[in-house]
Amino acid sequence: MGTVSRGFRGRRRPSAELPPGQYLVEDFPVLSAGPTPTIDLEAWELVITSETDEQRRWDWDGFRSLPSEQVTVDLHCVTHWSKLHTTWEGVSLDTLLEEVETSAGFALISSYGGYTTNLPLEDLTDHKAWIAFGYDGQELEPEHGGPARLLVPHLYLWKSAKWVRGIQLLDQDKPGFWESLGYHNYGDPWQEQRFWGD
Ligand SMILES: Nc1nc2c(c(=O)[nH]1)N[C@H]1C(S)=C(S)[C@@H](COP(=O)(O)O)O[C@H]1N2
Ligand SMILES: [Mo]
Repeated sequence: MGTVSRGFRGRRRPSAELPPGQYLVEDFPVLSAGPTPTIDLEAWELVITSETDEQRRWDWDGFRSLPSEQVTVDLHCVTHWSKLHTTWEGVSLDTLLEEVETSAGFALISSYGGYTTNLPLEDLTDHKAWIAFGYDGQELEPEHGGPARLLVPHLYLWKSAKWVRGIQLLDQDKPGFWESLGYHNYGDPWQEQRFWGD
């Protein structure tokens, strides 16, 4: 083999990091189905509603006083871009759900602005999901979901609802916005579950 320089790209990453049909991006694309909502932190709230209609509510100060974690994860969008090794700060859903009595199997996430998305509750637990308020050492920018968004990196990024406001725990699954429009109900990037029937 010759000594053709590929230029400096850092260590070459194993393609094992990239799910099928995905390409790498270095920037951070913004994908929103509507305008970025204006959210006043004084009025912000996060509400978890159980299947028996019990509610647990946090205002911004209460939420921010919970223990948070820094996580470095890969993001995979159904529109084929992936961004690797992104660093976030957030509160684990395990921490939030500790305060809620539930035996529900499903969750429907809702956002300021009206977006919704659904997933099995077990995909929110065991250190798989966070309510993130920091990105790359800074406050999470509004266009990326600030003040706080759901982060569920093991599923396609449409499950990571920006501007999260509510988590409704349900005994029966209920499709969210994209899921009702033909996107896959579960959305595992490693199985390429992009659309209904994949
Ligand atoms: N509230 C809300 N959350 C959302 C969306 C949206 O339109 N509204 N788009 C989803 C989609 S399709 C993607 S790919 C990611 C994009 O996140 P980003 O804009 O930070 O890249 O947000 C997800 N969360
Ligand atoms: Mo997306």
